[in-house]
Amino acid sequence: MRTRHRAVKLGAALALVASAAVVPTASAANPIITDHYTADPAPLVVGNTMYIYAGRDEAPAGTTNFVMREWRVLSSTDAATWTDHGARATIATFPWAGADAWASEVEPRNGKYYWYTSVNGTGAGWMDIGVAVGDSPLGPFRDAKGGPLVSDSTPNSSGLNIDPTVFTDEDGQSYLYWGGYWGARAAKLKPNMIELDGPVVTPQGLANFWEAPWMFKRNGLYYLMYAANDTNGCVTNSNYACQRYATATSPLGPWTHRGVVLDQVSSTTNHAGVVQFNGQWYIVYHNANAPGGGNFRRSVAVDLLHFNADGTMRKVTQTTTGPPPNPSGGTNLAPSATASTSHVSAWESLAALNNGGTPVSSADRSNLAYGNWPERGTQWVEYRWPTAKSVDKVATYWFDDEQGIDLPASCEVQYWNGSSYVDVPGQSACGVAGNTFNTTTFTAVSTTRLRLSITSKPDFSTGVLEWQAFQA
Ligand code: FUB
Repeated sequence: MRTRHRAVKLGAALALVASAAVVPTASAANPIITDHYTADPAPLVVGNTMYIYAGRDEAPAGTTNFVMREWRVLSSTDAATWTDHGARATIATFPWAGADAWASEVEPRNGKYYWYTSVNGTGAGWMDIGVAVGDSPLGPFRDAKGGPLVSDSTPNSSGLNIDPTVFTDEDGQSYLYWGGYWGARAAKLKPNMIELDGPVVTPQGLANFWEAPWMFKRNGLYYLMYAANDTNGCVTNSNYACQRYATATSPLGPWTHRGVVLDQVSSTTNHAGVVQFNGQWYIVYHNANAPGGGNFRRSVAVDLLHFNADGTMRKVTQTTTGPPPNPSGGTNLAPSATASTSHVSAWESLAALNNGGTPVSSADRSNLAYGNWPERGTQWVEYRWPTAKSVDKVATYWFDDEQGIDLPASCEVQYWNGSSYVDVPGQSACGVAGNTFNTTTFTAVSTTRLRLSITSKPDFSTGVLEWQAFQA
């Protein structure tokens, strides 16, 4: 096992331990979990649930190295109360690795969940980027590649190959950003998500980049948030770090630095992720605030993130209370609507849309299923009400019969504005994940007709098990 010391803030981990018990917590405060130390959080929203993937700090009190052997998963349906699902991957998930379960991120693609990790491989060099894959946000996860995706021998790799962030654009192209020791790097990923597609590039414009990149997109603008440790507006002591961010109009930049979004935290390292959930933006980060906490005994916190009208981010207010509960739900107006569609197969049922079922999976036909086989391309389903309703959220559970009907390629929520159908304003991503409700929020519209425009994958038709529409 190779073990090298990382200047100022570093770690070397040892054996491995896994625990998979689900422990409900009832924390509506920061840090969100205090019975384990957790670090390097990466949020992911799937349907009505926010997941946080985080490493576990196991360093004994008073020691000065990271001891990190596993990656854990937390989840919440309101961003305030969290359930601990235990370790869902460990160093042993990667047979070619031996230590240092550092920062990670999960990216959904092709109906699977790819878990990109920083881990100390047993080959030449130090830290590598591995990738595990699972069929659900909670796994089980297995090594997807049989070796590192990025290592010190990858041409033009970073001086420290850690802290992967993966972003998939609307055109289906996925990008990997990563790096530490001031060396940000980026590359395209092939659709299989386990190979780089083309050369590793050095993104331009990420002023004072230190480590911990996080990429996302909002209103057509790309954001790259990252840890910096300069004393030029970031921190007064460069053992600490802040979160700076940059924006770009294309996913590989060039980037324009926009400033500091998260000030120094109480731990030396500063690692954060951003996500939209139930219409609200959140920043998830770590600090040393749990009892007995420290630089190598960190804890995950969640706070609200706000944008200005020009797309810049407001500096985060770090709280001890955490955000208020933000459950999905409200009054579902679907049961009071009349459903129609561009096409329904003779043996399927339009009534499935609003008959109030709660599917257990995308293959669950127990409460009827709507399907439009053999139609392909763009089809639609629609609700009509006799009087105008104010609507600001829909939730869709897709049907997948594992035959001619598959999860869609994309979807859009539209409304009748009195003369035509137009996209609802401010629409969040129209999710196409299987086995869950996909929530789309938007600026409230008052309308008598709401439409879900569904575009199929080539050679497949599409279907819906339940489509909910919520009163604003
Ligand atoms: O947790 C180990 C390392 O510390 C992460 O990979 C960095 O981002 C920093 O948080």
